[in-house]
Amino acid sequence: MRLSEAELTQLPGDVTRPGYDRAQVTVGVVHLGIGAFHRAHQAAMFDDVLAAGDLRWGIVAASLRSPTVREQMAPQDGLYTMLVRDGAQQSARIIGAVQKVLIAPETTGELLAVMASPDTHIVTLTITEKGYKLDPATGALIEGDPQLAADLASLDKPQTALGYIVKALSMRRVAGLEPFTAISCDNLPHNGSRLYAGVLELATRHDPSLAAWIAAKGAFPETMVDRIVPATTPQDIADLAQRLGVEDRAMVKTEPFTQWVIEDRFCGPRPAFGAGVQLTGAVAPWEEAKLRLLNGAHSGIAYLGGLAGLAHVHEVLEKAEARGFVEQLWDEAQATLSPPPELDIAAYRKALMGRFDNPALMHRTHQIAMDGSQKLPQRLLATIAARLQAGQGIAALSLAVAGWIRWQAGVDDLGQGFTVDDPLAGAIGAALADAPDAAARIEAVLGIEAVVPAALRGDAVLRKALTHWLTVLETKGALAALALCKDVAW
Ligand code: CS2
Repeated sequence: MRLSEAELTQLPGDVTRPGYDRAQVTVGVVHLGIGAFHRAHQAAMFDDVLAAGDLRWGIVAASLRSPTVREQMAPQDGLYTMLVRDGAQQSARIIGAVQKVLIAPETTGELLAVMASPDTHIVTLTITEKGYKLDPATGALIEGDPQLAADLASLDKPQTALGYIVKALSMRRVAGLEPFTAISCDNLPHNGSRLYAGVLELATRHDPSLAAWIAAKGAFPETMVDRIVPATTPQDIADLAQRLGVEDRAMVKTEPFTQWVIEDRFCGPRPAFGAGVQLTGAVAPWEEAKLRLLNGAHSGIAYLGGLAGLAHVHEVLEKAEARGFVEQLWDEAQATLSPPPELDIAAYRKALMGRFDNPALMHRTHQIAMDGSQKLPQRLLATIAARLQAGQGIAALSLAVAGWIRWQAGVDDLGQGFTVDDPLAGAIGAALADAPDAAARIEAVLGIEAVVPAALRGDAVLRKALTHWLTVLETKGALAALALCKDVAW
């Protein structure tokens, strides 16, 4: 038996159910890229709005490719459990905000129609860094990408999120409607501006007057999104079935912490958001602190812990050398930030370590290690550039980057092989293939323009630091490198 509307009344009493009549909800939000993160983050926040009585903010969520999420959610009437785990504590809440799941390639017309509907005021996106089809280092459109090339040629059947947005905005314009507010919820630097630039460029290629209309009337607020949402495992689903008495294949597991900082720049109506959402004039300082502290440390933990053969984040942090390395990386990153007055960095770091330590999340190092080429520029390389420019040391930051380079070999320190899951894995592998030693490998990687910003490509300090660490990683392993980091002065 699956979770569904009909089963809601049968659930155990301690499970929180949607506190509103789902039949009365109308769709005000379209979400592109429905994965676990959306379900545990924005969807829960729109669910709060519905529960507070404003029923205009139901969600139609689309998967741009795979039909998996529909198979998980459609038989469950769009319902799923958000399981919040904190050590031995856990609480279960059924989220009812998602009204329908569409698979973009199969239901292109329906998806565009709902995006162009007068009731839709917000389009949110979690399509991962690579989904924007923008060069990670420069933010320029990757015109060679086959799906983007198709959308540049014709928007009759869009292939990319940018294509859907441009096409739907053009339909709204023709219908005499205002644009929707498009909100990127991915960990990209200046995510709103990047989305805007991509949309505007694509619109310009098709119809400069459409681009002018979008520029004049549209809104693409910057956001900072934060919640750790590890991938659900079959064991999680089996355990929850024991607890609920029904099976929920769309469940998500997450931590208590949740935060969404949104630039207060909407071009149409927006809901009165509840707890966890902050509207602000300037997102950049929040975003930079989060990307450089949380995500920067996460990537370092993922590569170095993963190379040491450790499966989960909290297990990596049980090693004193890894904890020391994270603190050192934070010391380095912290000096590059201009945090907003409300953000107490010392308290933030302490809380962050506690979040990483949460043993109930079982957050896999290999999950975070994915798509490193798309993540490194904003998480580690920008921080390194800022420190080098200020004449400051980069011991821990450069070790994290060297960990990513070592990762490309596809084998950990225990000799276990793995697949490097990254859209640029082929290109990076080819660049590394003929490099005879660590110095040559560093040279090859520093030449990858899509990832390494121009300012760092010829930097002698960085080259030396990376060569040192890659040599240590290749000869002594990740745990030894982590232990050595504290003694390095550069
Ligand atoms: C993680 C993020 O997978 C990753 O790359 O660093 O998903 C991280 O868990 C979130 O950004 C936390 O807000």
